Amino acid sequence: MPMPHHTQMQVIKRRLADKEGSQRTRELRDILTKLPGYRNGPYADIRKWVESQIDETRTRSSVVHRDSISVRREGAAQVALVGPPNAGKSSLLQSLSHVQIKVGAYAFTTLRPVPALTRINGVLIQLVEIPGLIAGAARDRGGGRALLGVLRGADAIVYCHDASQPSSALRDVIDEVEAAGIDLPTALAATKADDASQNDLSRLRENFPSMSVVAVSVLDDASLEDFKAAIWGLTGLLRVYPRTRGRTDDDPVALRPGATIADVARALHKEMESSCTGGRVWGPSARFDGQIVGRSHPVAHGDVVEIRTAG
Ligand SMILES: Nc1nc2c(ncn2[C@@H]2O[C@H](COP(=O)(O)OP(=O)(O)OP(=O)(O)O)[C@@H](O)[C@H]2O)c(=O)[nH]1
Ligand SMILES: [Mg+2]
Repeated sequence: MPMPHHTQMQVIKRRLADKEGSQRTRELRDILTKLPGYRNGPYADIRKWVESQIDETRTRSSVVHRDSISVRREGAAQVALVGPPNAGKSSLLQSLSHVQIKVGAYAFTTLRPVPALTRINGVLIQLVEIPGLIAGAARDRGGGRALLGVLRGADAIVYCHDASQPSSALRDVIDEVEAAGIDLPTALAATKADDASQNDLSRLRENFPSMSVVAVSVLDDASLEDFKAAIWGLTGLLRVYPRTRGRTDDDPVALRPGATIADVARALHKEMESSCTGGRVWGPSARFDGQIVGRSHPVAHGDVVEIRTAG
């Protein structure tokens, strides 16, 4: 006589607690062999649940057992897209760059971090999709520690959340990031906005009052521009336009906040930094047009800068 099904479920969950990867799969298989073989009713449901867990564990295992995953940094800043499975992260990445990524109507389509470069305000920014952060990630569930390691190296986080879904899935992800002690500038993208109602958006804003919320849909170009503007805001990057022989470049140089004339010189050319004696500045950081300043003069967003060199 089998035990009552709800007791059985509790026993199973207890057996699985803190088991990951192949250990979890082995345990699930063992549980399966011992379940009574009813075709219908609660026991059949338990069997289906156990089978689905085997699949999910196998999928997650391909990112488990990797202590560190690294993403080579490119561009002026690295911004991570983080969110529950199926939130639309890959779709956003694809809309903003030329990478070909799998997009799927099911969870865990993306298994490893995927980087992609996008140009915002004339500056290349690296976006990285961080997949599969699930409850327990900070304790390494689903290979979470390696994924959080990648996230820790980023400059900012955009949380992505399907606006029509309940907030709890996103809350789980945010909790894991916080549990890992990661503290970066963040914004919240309410994804699939074409499918969401005003109510959904207000609810998100209410539930996450500390983050600025940007509604975005890959089907709406204007919303993608808003999304890019939000990313730019998070990077804190300054845009400075170099001027050589009386001509101002169309392509700006992106610099971190606090950058000086010497940093502008280095961004233009490695050798230029050592020979740089200062510069001339037009724009917000100059007291008057063409002001001559020293190497350590802090530049501001929108400055036009001409580097002066010795000799
Ligand atoms: N209507 C609508 N559907 C979208 C939008 N963006 C993504 N989707 C759909 O949402 C599903 C999931 O998209 P993905 O981009 O794969 O989501 P993901 O967050 O990368 O998912 P995982 O990598 O599996 O965690 C796909 O079926 C997409 O076509 C959108 O702006 N509007
Ligand atoms: Mg994906």
